[in-house]
Order: sequence, then C-alpha cells, then structure tokens
Amino acid sequence: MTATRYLVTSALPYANGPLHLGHAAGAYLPGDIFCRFQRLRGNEVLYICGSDEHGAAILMRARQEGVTPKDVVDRYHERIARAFERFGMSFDWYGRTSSATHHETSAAFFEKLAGEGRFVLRSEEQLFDPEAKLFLADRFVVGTCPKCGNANAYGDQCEACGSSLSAKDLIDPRSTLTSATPVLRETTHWFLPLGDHQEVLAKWIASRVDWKPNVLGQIKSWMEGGLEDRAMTRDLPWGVAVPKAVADAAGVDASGKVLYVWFDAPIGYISATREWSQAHGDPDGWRRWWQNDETQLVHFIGKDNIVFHCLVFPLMLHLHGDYVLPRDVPANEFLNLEGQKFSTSRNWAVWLDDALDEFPADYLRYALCSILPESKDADFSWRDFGARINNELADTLGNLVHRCVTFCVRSFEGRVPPLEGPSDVDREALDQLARTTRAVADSIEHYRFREALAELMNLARHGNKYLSDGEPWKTKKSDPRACANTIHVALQIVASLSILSDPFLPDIAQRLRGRLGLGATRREPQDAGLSWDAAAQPLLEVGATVHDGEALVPKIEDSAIEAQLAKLEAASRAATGTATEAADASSSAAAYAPLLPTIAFEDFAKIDLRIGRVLSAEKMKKSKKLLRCEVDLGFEVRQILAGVAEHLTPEDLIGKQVVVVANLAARPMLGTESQGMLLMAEGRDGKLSPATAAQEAGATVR
Ligand code: B3M
Ligand code: ZN
Repeated sequence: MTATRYLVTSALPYANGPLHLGHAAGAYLPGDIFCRFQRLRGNEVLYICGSDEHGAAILMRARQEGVTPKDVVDRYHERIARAFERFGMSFDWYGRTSSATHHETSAAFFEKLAGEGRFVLRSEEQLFDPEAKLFLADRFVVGTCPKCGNANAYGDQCEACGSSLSAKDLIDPRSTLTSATPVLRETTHWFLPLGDHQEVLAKWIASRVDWKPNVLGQIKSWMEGGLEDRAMTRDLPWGVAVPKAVADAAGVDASGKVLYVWFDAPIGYISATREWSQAHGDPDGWRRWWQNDETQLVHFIGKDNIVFHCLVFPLMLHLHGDYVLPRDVPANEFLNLEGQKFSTSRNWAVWLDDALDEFPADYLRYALCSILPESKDADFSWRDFGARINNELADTLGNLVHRCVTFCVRSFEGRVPPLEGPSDVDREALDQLARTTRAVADSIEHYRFREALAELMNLARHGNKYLSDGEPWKTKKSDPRACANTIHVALQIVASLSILSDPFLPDIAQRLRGRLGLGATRREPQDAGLSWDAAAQPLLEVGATVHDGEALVPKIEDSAIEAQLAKLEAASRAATGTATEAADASSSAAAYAPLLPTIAFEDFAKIDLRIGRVLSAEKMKKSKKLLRCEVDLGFEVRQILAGVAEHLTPEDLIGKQVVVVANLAARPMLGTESQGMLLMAEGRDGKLSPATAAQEAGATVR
C-alpha cells in the first residue's frame, strides 16, 4: 500500500471566547481521531489549525471590554491553544491569523485575484455609526426583525426566527457600539462574483458524490437559491489591510479597509502550513502539501461553516490556480447542552478547559465521540456523560483489562501464557480481532466515528463475555491448558484494543500499552513500531510480561456529576438573572411529545402500577423487538414481553427496578403470553430506559 498524503484542517476558532464542548464535538475531536488513525495506518498526515483573530466580532468584544483587539486575541489564543493541548489535539501546527506570515500570504492571494480581474468593484450605501465613526458590519447592528418582530435581531441574522437578514432591513436599527442610530454612507468594496462561477462550482460539487448528505444538502440549497456576489473587503480598523497596490490600481482610498474575515481565515490554513515548514527548516516544504494533486485535503468544520468551505474557499483556490481543492468536508451538525443550545450570552455552556479541570481528556473524548452530531444535532448531558463513563468505558473496557491482567499476574506470574490446542471458541475470539480492526477502520474512513467507537467497544464487550464463559477461575484447576488459552486470548484482545482505541482515547491507550509492555514510553504507537494493522493479529509474545496497576478508568462519583449540573445552572442564572428551566421548550433540541387529552382521576385510579425487579431477560427468537423478561412483583413472578429489544440489551434490564402495569389483561404473543407491561421512559431522541432510571425531564412514560 502506498501512503496517502492527508492535509487535514479543523476550523480556526475565533479568538474571542473560550472553546466549549460543542466546538470540541464539531470540528476538533473528529479531525483528531481521523489524523491519529491515518498516522497509525502509515499514511502521511499534516494536521493544521490556528486561531482566527480577525473579524467584526473580535473588534466588538474589544470595544465592549475597553481593551484593544490585540488584547482580546492574545488572551483567547493562549487559552484556546492550551485547552486544545490538554484535550489531546495532535495538531502539527497551531497558528494564528494575526501573524506576519498570514498577513503576507493572504494579502498576496488577494492581490493575485485582483490583478487577474477576479473581483467586481462596487459602491454601496452602508450603515455607519456617526458616533464611533465606523462602518457597521451587520453584526454590529441590532433592531426589530422585519420577518417576525423580534426586537433584538442581529443585522445578519434573527436568532428568534432564524432568517438571514441584511442590517439595512432592520426596523429601528441601532449600533451595538454606541446605541446611536446608524446613517447610510457610501463605501466601495471588492466583490467575489460567485454567481459567475455557479456552473463550475455545480459541476465540481456534482463530482463529490461521497460527501456527507447533510453537507451536500446544505450546498444544494445554497446553489438553488442562486449564488450572489459577496463582498471580500470590509471597512474595519482590524484585519489584513487591503493591499495598497490593489487599491491604487482601482483608484480607491484603501485606508480603513481590510480583507473580509472569511476571505483571510481559510487562507490561514495555508499560512499556518508555511509557518510549519519554516519552523522545520524547509521554507518551501508547504508546497508539497498545498500545490500537489496527490494531496487529500480534508476540512473538519461545523455546519455553520459549510458555505465558506464548500463554495467560497474552493472557488478562491480554483481562481488562484496553484492550489489543491478539498477532497472532503465532513461537517458536523450542532451539539446541544442539556436540551438547549450552547449560548455564550446566556452562559449556557461547558467550557472545554473547565471540563478538563474536572475530568480526564479521554473521558470527555469518549463521551463526546459516542454522541457526535454526525448526521443530526445531538445533546450532551452531564448525567449521560457519567453513565457512559461508568457503565461503558469503566465497566466494559476498564473491567476487561483489569480482569485479565490481574488474573495473569496472579496465576501466571504476569507472563502471557501459551496458546495450545485452542478451541473453536478461542479461535473465533481471535478472528474477531481482524474483523474489528477492519470494521473500525472502515467506519473512520467514512467519518462515522460513533460507529467506529461502538465497534471497538463491542470487541471489549465480547472480550468480557469470552472471559466469563471461559471461566478461567474454574478451569485453572480442572483444565489448566484451557485456562491458559483463555487468558492468552483475552490478553490479545486487550492488546488489540490498546491500538484500536488510540485515536479515540490516546492517554488510556498509551497507559494500556504500558501495562502490556508495548512501547509504553512512546507517545504514539507508531513511534514504538506499532501500526494499525498490528491490531488485526495477536500482538503479545508468549512469555511477555504484563503489569497490574491502578484502575485504568476510575469511575466518576454521582456527586461530581451533580456538581457540574449545579455549576451550569448557577452560571447561567448569574448571566441571565433568571432561573434556567432545563425544559425551556423554545430552545430545546428536539420537540417533546405533545400531551394527551386530560383524563379523570377515576380513569387513572383503575391502573395498578407496581414496582418490579427484572430477574431475567432474553431476546425472543423470531422477534427483533421483544425481550422476554421475568419480573418479580414481590408476591409473584410474571413473564412480560417488552418491546424494547431495539433499544436495550437484556443486561440493561437484568437486576433493574421497573414500573409494571400489573392489572393489564394478559395478552397472547408469539405463542406465549405477556402478563403485564413494563413502563419505559422515551426521551426526545427516541431512546428508551426503564421509567425508574429515566434521566430526561419531560420524557414520555409508556
Ligand atoms: N472562525 C468560524 C467558527 O469558529 C470561523 C472558522 C474559520 S475556518 C477558516 O465557527
Ligand atoms: Zn425574526
């Protein structure tokens, strides 16, 4: 296999605020998993990111705080870069668009396009703040939305009805800087005539058949609306200055004019690559990545950046002519927080660095990866986070490692026992390694990171089952060879997991490799001569030493989760001056089921609800939906067929308390009988859990 060359970028975060978990789940964690995986595969990877330090929002923030824009970006650049590092982001270079290299690169890019007549110069009337003596970017203006009447719509968008607006359309506009009523003034700008290139773009997009449907869908709707000219310059005292030569040639006074932030920011990927190559003593090295058709350029972004990465920037690259175009733009949808949108103004957010103060990066990476908003918006909740870490990561992966390593230490002096005359079950378990390695790779290649993580956790789950079924604590006496085989195979599963989990959980994976003697001190497995494909076969030599240690995945206390919830509520109350209802329906992620018509008390009183304990549960043959459960009601044991098999495994129910409709007439089903009904809570995401364990306020019990 010849190595593929991947040039990977994650969106440059605006340096005007800290990162929150929604950012992490959008453009960063997926990009990092992808890069770590491709490096392990032996591909060439260059992973680029940096701070986006221009734009009206930064200037606005600086004015509000009474500091300079530079103060703002210096502060947040540091904070963001540090949070990324702690989160385990494996960027090869993290730049910033205020750098000299960036100013030079983006100005030269602009100059080339201007020189070749790619822009249209146009004068227009724009809103001007007579007190601040500034032209107002749409974001700087608030007023009443002409579409829905919201009195606090932004000039570019109304957050109440979602309409895109132009500041000039607002009723009673006011400047956010001074509250002055803006006046119209004429100004001249350079426009990129996207509409002139619609055909070229449409043809190019049509060739991107394997892009994610959510991305193609959004592009198509932009295209259907007809692409309009977009101004690529702004009147702002902060940004990359419009090159004087360009302004002079056009006979325009360029003072106070800068490149539009969305013109210069994506060029930031190029300038950061230049800085990377300068730092490596190879000033022209960046060309090998950007000016080479072999390069697979992949942009990881959130869905609000799709138009710029899929239409505007590709067109800029195409018109410039020297650069490779993106191979893929696997944009994610949005992450919500406890059922509501992340909001900086309402302080409804979990800041990445705060979360990293409380929990290991890998816990956040695990929980976020399992809910990535890959095809639709998703929701992060602290209780779900705790449950995922404790019930999945600790109980499945942590437990498997603990069980077989301790057994090996106690019974085989910590040396990997031999495999002699393996049974079919042993062989089947080892075959699973190649299958899982392939499946995880395939999912990552297709940007299905949730699925990839689920695949590798399934291997851990199988490992636990294999170990339980093998009963080595019994065979140790009765059949020592079988016992050795079981531990040998279980350890091989763990060894493969120490590679497969690396892109997702780099720290846990490294510590795990340490216990298995697989190049512990190296940061990345490939540094220790390990590759992705190594996970497909047994990795550990017979007789190699393994070590016990503290729990690989210590559990999270419930109190730590409750503390996070309280902190979130308190911060949000302080910001808004009101209590935040987690059930604030107007901004919640998905709709709650509508209430059924009111019933009389007498009707309710007819239902006899009892608490039961699930003694056993098993899948029913011939049914995808039903689990057959035996439920202890205290005074008797019932057989209940519950239609939950698509959501819950038997293990999810066994030993749990459930609410039972105890006086429901028995119903014949699949040749047997269901003697009651288990009440389940259905969340807005459609997931079921026993009503007694429901975590979402407003879940429907049925
Ligand atoms: N700074 C927007 C954002 O952070 C913007 C991305 C630039 S990528 C070139 O969502
Ligand atoms: Zn509106």
